[in-house]
Amino acid sequence: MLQWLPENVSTYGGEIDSLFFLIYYITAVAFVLVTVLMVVFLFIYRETGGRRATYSHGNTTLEIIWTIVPAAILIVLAFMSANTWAKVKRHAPASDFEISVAAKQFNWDVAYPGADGKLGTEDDVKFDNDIHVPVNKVIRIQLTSKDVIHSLFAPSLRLKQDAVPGRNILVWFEATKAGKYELPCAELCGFGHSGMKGWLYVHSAEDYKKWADQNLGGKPAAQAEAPAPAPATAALPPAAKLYFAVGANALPKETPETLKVILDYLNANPSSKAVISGYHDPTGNKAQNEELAKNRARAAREALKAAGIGEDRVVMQKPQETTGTGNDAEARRVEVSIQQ
Ligand SMILES: [Cu+2]
Repeated sequence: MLQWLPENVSTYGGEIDSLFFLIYYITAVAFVLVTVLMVVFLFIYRETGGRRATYSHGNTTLEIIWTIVPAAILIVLAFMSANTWAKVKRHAPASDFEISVAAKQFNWDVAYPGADGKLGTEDDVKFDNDIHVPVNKVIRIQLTSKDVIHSLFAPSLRLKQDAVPGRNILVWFEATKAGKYELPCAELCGFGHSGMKGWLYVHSAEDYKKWADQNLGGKPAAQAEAPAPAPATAALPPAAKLYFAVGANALPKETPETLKVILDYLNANPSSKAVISGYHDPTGNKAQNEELAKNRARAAREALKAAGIGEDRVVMQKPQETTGTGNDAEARRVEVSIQQ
């Protein structure tokens, strides 16, 4: 057996190697046959004195044979390789280990899912050129390209796939032996081609866990993430609720405390406005109910003005009907909320 192929450490590598060697031996036999015959004929039919060249139209039977035999060999090889091809290129086994590899000028962007377990999100953890995987595990790779055609080539895995801009190609492998394997780019892609040296690290399960804990686990999601939002865009305070007495439009006595958070926000954010909504219940005289709700809302507006908020920063809303009963305090409330 020829020993110049790198050691196979892929589950499907054996099938590929068998096909490779079968084709190799067929071509070797053809090569030897043609070369030996050529040399023999050169010798037999060399120029000798007194012999005339024969004029030949060829031999139809021979031509049919040397057309049909290679064609038959090709067809048989195609059928023999169909299953392996489908296994490697079409039927990637399911796996919970999926990473993405994106080609660009001139390296590979390798991304692992972050804490959310999903690829292509903010918290993906990224590496240049190096891929770390556990042994004896189906690894799925989403292969894409930004701006170049590279070829992802792991000779020891018998894996080779071009990365093409505009396509997301799923490739997979399962390594059977831990080790560090070469990951060259197998497509002459430009001036940076020769500098593209990546490595595939196949770890034992424990070693992979160690690596993942150090490199994927505690790592902050994205180091270049925007700083925390400034206080001005912090969440708005909840609406303040003023509960009025039955039939009354005088402000409840706890009004200053209730409005404090709203007033603090208005003072800290001069461009914000207060929105006032009065509520009433659906029972009784609707016009009277609405009038009462309006008067209560106006009382709330006066409270804001008294606290130094200009009338232009107060937005009055139409009275709103609640679905509660006449005795429900919610139907006697005025809400004061913030509008940015
Ligand atoms: Cu390349």
